[in-house]
Amino acid sequence: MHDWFSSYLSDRKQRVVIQGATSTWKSPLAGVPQVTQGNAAGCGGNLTTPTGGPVTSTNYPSNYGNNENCEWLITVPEGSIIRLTFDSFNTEGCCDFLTIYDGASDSAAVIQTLTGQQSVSPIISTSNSMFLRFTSDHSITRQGFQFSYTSLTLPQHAVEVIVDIADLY
Ligand SMILES: [Ca+2]
Repeated sequence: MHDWFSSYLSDRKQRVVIQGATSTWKSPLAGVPQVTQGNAAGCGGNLTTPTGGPVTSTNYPSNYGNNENCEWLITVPEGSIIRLTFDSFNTEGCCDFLTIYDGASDSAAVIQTLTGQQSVSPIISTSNSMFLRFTSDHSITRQGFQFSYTSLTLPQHAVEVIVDIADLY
């Protein structure tokens, strides 16, 4: 399996050759599916629909709690990848973290660790699963976060196309 995403992840501005895509493949921004299923504002969950959200931290838009350890596992159909988009992100900058892993568990590579108040660019997995863990410490809470996700399906046929990575964002 050609690991084309590793080169793309190393420099999101470069142009890469995507193996396995066809000329019919379009930028996800051209046809982002509507979010069809939400997940209750709670501490983690198992998300298995092709698109999902909004998913929120506990009590959102009120503050999350102290000493939380919430885990979300997103699994979309095999052959698809996941694009995560954040509507908002606000946690205690020193101490409350959301870590996003590029796979089904925390043994996968970390894509990004989020903390503080920030606007988060879309986050894309290299496979059909993504694992998220939020942890808060013993004091001081914020509003938390809200995100949604879509799955992007790459066609099976082995035709090379050039995709401008900027189109993914
Ligand atoms: Ca805290």
